[in-house]
Amino acid sequence: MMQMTRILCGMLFAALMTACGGGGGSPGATTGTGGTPTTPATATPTVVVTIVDASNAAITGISVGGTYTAKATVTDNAGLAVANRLVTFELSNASLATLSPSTALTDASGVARVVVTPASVTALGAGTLSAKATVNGESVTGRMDFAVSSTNLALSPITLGSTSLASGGNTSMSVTALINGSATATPINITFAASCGRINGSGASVSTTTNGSGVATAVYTAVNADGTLCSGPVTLTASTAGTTAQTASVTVAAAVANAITFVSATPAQIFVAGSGALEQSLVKFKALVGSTALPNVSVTFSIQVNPGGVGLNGAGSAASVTTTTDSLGEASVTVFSGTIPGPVKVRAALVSDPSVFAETQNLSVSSGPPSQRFMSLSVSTFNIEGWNRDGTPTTLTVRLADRQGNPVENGTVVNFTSEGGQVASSCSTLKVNGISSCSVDFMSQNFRPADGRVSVLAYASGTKDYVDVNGNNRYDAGTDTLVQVGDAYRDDDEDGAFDTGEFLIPRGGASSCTGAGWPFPSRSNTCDSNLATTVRQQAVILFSSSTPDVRILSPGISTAGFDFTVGSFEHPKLPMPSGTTVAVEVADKTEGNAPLSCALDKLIGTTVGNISPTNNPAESLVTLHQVTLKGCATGDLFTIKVTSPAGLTTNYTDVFP
Ligand SMILES: [Ca+2]
Ligand SMILES: [Ca+2]
Ligand SMILES: [Ca+2]
Ligand SMILES: [Ca+2]
Repeated sequence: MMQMTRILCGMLFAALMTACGGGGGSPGATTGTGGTPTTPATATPTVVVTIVDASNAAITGISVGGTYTAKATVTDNAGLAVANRLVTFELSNASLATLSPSTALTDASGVARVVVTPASVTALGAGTLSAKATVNGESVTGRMDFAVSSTNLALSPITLGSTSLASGGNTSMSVTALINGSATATPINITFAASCGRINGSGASVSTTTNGSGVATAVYTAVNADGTLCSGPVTLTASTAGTTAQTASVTVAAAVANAITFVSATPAQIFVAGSGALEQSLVKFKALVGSTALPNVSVTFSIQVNPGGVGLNGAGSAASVTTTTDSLGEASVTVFSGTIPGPVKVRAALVSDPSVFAETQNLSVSSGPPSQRFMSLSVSTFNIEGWNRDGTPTTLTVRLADRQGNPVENGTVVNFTSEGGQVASSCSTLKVNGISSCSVDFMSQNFRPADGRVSVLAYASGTKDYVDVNGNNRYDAGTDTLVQVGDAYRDDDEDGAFDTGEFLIPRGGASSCTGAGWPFPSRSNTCDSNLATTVRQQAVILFSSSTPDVRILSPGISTAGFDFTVGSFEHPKLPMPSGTTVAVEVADKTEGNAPLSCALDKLIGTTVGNISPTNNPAESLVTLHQVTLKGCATGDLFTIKVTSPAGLTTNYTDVFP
């Protein structure tokens, strides 16, 4: 027995050079120091560590892809193998390698085994493997140093389901991770990327992990995240850290448009040539494949309905126009009006298939634009009960005609702005019994200007008036004479001139000209030589009070009668609201002078009507009332009763002097 152990130790010594027997200072074995041997010690307890490969050859380096076993051989102080002894393995650096498991019992030959594996494909360096066991009551540790060498990781060429795709098509793609030329079960992170389009329905680049067979797969789609289509060659890439990326190319067929849609006509209404108003409209169409806009598609525009003289990309040019769609898939053409009004229809057809087309909607050439001379703004009630009450309505109506006094086209937009209260922003004209007009609501609310006079402005695109010197019923620059008007503005303070802060519609003109206040405000020195202008009219709405300001006029109260005025309490120059009622009652308090009995003979002015202001903000708009009396004497009483439209009654009572 003793002999066999010695032979075994001798074999180990041959393999490891440093493992066996009492050769003090050997790095391969450490001798415990505690405890007292119970049998005569002829050797030192040892734990000898080795790493072997799949063919059981001892090695000092491991790498990904190999199979390695860590072995610890335990002998006691008699030099005999120790069976069934717990051995605990440890690594100096967990990022380098892993142990599975980390503990084992020795077998009959005194050997414990665990598996040691590189921690990852990128692990690189050297570390120490130690194994510890308790022998003869002592803790004995054996150690060996080992290296983790770089992994020979590579990617196979990319495998594609198809290398030739239809527009918007897709294909599977896969790559195999190889270690030392063989597929590895070790999970490897693979990044797939495409020069156009998406991977796995998400982005142009996605990361995934190889499966147990070393294969990573993804689906490539030749459509970008924004819906645009790829065409031509697309490069697909598979890569992982530390290896050369693999690329492959697919060819995506160009998309063919299969639809075209009308986008817009800006504006939809243009005016006959020579009218001086807008005579061109930009119409846009979009070419599509499915629902995706398609650039670089040839489109032909043609006029399908022409009231007379309408042109494409030039006045009077009725020939078809071919162009290509831009990066948004849009193609456009400019429509020029002719001399005859009426609806216009422009068709856009695919050159590749003229049976695929779309047409403009609601595009028309109108006879005459609104003329400044033929604009009229009216107000249903000027003096509304608006100073103390919100929501008191009035209606603003604009009537528009061209320079011949004929109605403007339906849909002509009139805009409104207001100094105070609230006004609807616009209305579109409609011909009723051949007359063109439209109306908006105005209501009292804040803001309330201090003097209760609220300016509102109505305006529309139109033309200046002109003198048709050569009598051809169209404007000829240089021959005909313009009736100049500058920029439209809203004269809030009614001083007859534009002031900073007042609403303005600038047109860029800088020629000198006289300005004006309302009803047709025009900013001075903003004129130009164009016929086009902003047609405009201003009105002033009065925010009347619910409470009256009653004043007896000279020569004063007499028992025969008297005159008085009724204004608004807070603004004594403003009238009471339209619809206010005024009454006078008397009471006979002089019974001693019978048969005289004080009675009202007549009151002139029992209601306050609709009172239209002028453009003089200093004017007094109070109402005049006249009372005549019968049989009244000093000491009798009279009462003036003023009731607002909302029902607030205020009494003014006095005794006859
Ligand atoms: Ca003319
Ligand atoms: Ca002003
Ligand atoms: Ca004002
Ligand atoms: Ca009396």
